[in-house]
Amino acid sequence: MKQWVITFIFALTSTTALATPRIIFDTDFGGDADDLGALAMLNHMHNRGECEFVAVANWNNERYSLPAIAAINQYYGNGEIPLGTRKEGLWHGAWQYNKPLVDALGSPITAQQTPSTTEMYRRLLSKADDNSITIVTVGPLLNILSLLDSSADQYSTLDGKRLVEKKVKEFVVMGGQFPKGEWEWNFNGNMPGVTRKVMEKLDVPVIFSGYEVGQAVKTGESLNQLEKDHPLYIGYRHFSEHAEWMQEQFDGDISANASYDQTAVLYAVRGLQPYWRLSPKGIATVNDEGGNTWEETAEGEHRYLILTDAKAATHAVLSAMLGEDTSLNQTNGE
Ligand SMILES: [Ca+2]
Repeated sequence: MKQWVITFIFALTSTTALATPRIIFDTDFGGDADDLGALAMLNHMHNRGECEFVAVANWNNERYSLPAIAAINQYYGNGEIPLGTRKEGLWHGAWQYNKPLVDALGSPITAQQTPSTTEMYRRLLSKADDNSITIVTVGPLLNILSLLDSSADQYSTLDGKRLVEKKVKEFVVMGGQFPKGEWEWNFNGNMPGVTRKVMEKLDVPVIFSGYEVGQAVKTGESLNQLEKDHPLYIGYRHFSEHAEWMQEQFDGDISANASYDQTAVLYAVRGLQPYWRLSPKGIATVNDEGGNTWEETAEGEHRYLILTDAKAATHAVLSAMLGEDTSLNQTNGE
């Protein structure tokens, strides 16, 4: 009997372990506050055992972007999570919320001390079980293109494309507009052709969370109730005051903001929920300017999220950002 119980517990544990999403988060942290919200979500979900937060790949070469990511992970007790970053041509943008976070929290690392995203991806993917990793991209896709174009090295005899096909189970990509869009930042990224090439090379299932999903899920105003030294308060308030596209509506408090990146994380960790469903299979074709079209076909490996209940999704995002602390007053449409 005892043996049976032990076997049963072992089987249960194994099944649970297999089902836990293993997430690499690829972000353009520092521009829009939704990356900060998404990073907070991932830390909470990791700490609760809902996912394994494997690593962060950072697209933003703003000088304080990588240090701010490290500071946030450290704040949530996850300072050991591997990081990779773009670090050529470091620059400083005072309007970004990175430096205020670093000033408030301190940071254990600089961009120069951090491996490139390609090195980090190759090292971690080579050690991962086959078909085990979910890559969530919430910024432009240059890191993914660099990975796909990478050659065999000390970590793996496989080139980047084959390494991704072997180890990555699914991509969840925040970007584009579905079923059809003219231009979207992550698909354009001031890097014409990058997303087109990624979609042409990538032979792994992709779920898109388009502009229209995050645009309908507004979070931010409830964060005004946080303590002034909370990283979400610091980052969102700085963003509301200083980001060019937010300044006009700034009245001294954190403004409502679209939750593009958080929707991608929420789907990647929790999958289908009552507030969204998946499109049929198809192929998203992206042009050099970052516009996209959609062709429905059973042969395709792409699907996109269709939001069915924005209010419920908003509540879920906000709760996840705050670590399921739903005690805050959720007024103002949040
Ligand atoms: Ca982003």
